[in-house]
Amino acid sequence: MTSILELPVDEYMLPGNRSCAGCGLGIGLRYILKALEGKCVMTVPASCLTVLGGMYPVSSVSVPWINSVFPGTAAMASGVAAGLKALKKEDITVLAMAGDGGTYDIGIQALSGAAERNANFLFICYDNEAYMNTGTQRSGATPKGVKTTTTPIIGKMHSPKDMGQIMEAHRIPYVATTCVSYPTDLYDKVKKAREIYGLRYIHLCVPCPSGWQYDPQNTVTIGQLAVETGAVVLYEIENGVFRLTGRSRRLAKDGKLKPLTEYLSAQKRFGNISSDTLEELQEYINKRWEEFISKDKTLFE
Ligand SMILES: Cc1ncc(C[n+]2csc(CCOP(=O)(O)OP(=O)(O)O)c2C)c(N)n1
Ligand code: SF4
Ligand SMILES: [Mg+2]
Repeated sequence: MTSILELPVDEYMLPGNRSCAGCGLGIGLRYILKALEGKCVMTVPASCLTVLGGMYPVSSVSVPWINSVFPGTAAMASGVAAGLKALKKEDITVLAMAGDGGTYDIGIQALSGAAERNANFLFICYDNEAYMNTGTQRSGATPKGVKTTTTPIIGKMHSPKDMGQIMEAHRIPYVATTCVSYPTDLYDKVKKAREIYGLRYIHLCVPCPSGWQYDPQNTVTIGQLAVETGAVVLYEIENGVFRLTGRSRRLAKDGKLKPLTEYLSAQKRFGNISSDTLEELQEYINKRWEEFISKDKTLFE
């Protein structure tokens, strides 16, 4: 694993952007672009990332970037990848990067089709667990119990989809999950994905102070709590082989998860959650954690 001191010093994010103070997205994009050494073309749908990127002629990154329609990120990436192949420039990574709304919900059709064709691009879903750019509406990624502007009274009543499993079922060469609070985990996964041909999917947990309602200075801590409580689990699936990675691997080997309440109580979006829902969420996390541990055949080798 790359250490923080070994990360390249070159920057592909320019000083200043329009995201909120403390936004996890800028942290994530910074390390993604370092791992790709800036040799990429991005396709991005309407989202907080578009806002972060800036409006022509202003840009907050030094790489080519195409804004796509909300459902079309993966279709546009397929086209760019075909164009680069025709130009014999396949050393340039096509990076499709969409929010959870642009992945789980409106973007899933184009993504599923591209995965079936094993189109040659890297898709990163940055997951802030709601439609943040339009004012925090619930998405297919929003956890049960979360209050959003469309679930304002008792919180969301449905459990989120498991996008990692959905992509795993497409049998693409690489699926991984990561979190901006662990930049070297993110960096290593993007670096590995860069070298693989075909559709690669990385799921990136991005804490959002505005929508999750916590103090902007706590973004890294909130992401760490997500992993340490098992709300987010770090893993990769390479050619069908599943491995827990980084902090999750260490927790599985010689630690134990923190109680979920430590993570939930640090954010106002879970405010006044019922004890029944809390219990249900903790049971779900425990069960899923056991499933992940038994799925990793490399853990105690
Ligand atoms: C077809 C279509 N429907 C709705 C919108 C409005 N819209 C723009 S961004 C957005 C939310 C995006 O949410 P997500 O993908 O999770 O990214 P985030 O804003 O959270 O970063 C919506 C609903 C749109 N641009 N196009
Ligand atoms: S709403 Fe959240 S994800 Fe969007 S820019 Fe603000 S902090 Fe970042
Ligand atoms: Mg979102």
